Amino acid sequence: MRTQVGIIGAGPAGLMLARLLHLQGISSIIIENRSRDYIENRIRAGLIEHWAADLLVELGVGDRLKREGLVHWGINIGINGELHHLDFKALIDKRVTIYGQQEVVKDLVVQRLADGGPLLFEVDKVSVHDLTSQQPVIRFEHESKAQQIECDFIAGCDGFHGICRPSFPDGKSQVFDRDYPFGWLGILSESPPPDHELIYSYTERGFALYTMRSETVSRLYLQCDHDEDIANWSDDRIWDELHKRLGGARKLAEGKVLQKGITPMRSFVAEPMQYGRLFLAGDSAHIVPPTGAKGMNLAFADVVFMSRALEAFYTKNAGELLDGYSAKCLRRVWKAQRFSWWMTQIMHRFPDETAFDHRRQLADLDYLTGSAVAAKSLAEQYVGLPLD
Ligand code: RFL
Ligand code: PHB
Repeated sequence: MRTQVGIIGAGPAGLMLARLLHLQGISSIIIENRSRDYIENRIRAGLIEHWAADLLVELGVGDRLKREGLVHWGINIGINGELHHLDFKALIDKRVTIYGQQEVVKDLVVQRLADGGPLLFEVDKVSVHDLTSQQPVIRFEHESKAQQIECDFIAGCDGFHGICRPSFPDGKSQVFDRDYPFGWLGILSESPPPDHELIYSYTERGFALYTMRSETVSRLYLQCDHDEDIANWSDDRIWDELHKRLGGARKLAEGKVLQKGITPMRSFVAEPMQYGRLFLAGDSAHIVPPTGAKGMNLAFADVVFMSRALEAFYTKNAGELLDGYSAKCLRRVWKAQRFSWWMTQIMHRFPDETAFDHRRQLADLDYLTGSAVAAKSLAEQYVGLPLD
């Protein structure tokens, strides 16, 4: 097979990149190691930044998002049961949209197939070769047959556990990371959310987040130990803790638990995001803790920058944007890293915190909810910094 851009991974990054390239007349092939059913039902992110929702509409994949997405002009910050509303409309005149990542993935898959594909599922044994040549190659197996794609560029959109980042030669990649001494236990429940907007709730018992997928389906998270065993959390125990961490500020309706799981919390950046003709985008290059809701949005920003660089290369034979791709992405990535780390450290209880840390954290929350200037800074970052 031969194409201009070989895309590894059909998550938000790979699928959005394929759509951007299609609109620019650049050919691509996507290969994905999971099934279509698997990627369309993987429950993950739910919050889309202002510019990213607009972009999905602009790219022709936003019809359902416009109909079914929940537009939010603010969030609630709970401090030991007392709720403070941050009004994004007044602070920054921007919004976020609640729309499940798997719904974005479904919409992009439908569009990809309408664009004529190709999109190969359930590939195996993927490897990348000749990265510093002008014709890098992707090898893999599909339906038990060995295949290869010859291309001009490879887009590594294969997530944190993919093969692209580990394919950088030794010494060509530097990692910056931080682990957190807790995780998030998340459930999806058939019950209305406790508020029409999100509640980020700090309590002495730990953090909880009350978000949603619709007016009748809630997505609820609890801070838990980093090595927590989900078997220790019966539905009753989860509901009991969710009630306690809401602190009586709102009524929490219980419902059938449709899904539950534990997410580890990590900050991670690999630099640079390119080697030869292999370019990384999204979780393959960086991970943020979910507190700031930045992961999927960063993946979208990366592929916008990559598609612009590829367009300049193909239409003007200009390589500067490609050369500067990593630096361009990383400026945004590090600001999102800082924001996600900051949100995480003000909202969670740390097992090793000192009395000083605790008082400082409460002062941070008090300042955030008492100062329009502090609230505006959060709002600006939460709805998504401008792309340029
Ligand atoms: P993905 O979605 O992991 O997609 C990578 C794809 O590559 C495939 N793959 C391979 N394909 C071929 N060959 C191989 N060798 C391959 N290895 C892997 C995988 O099967 C997969 O289909 O990465 P991408 O596209 O970079 O997208 C990133 C986002 O998925 C991620 O950042 C977000 O889910 C993070 N995140 C959130 N982001 C937000 O913007 N807003 C949120 O509200 C938000 N909440 C969250 C989150 C992530 C969470 N978890 C579970 C980690 C909440 C949670 C709980
Ligand atoms: C979600 O809806 O899953 C969600 C929203 C905001 C976050 C994290 C997750 O910060």
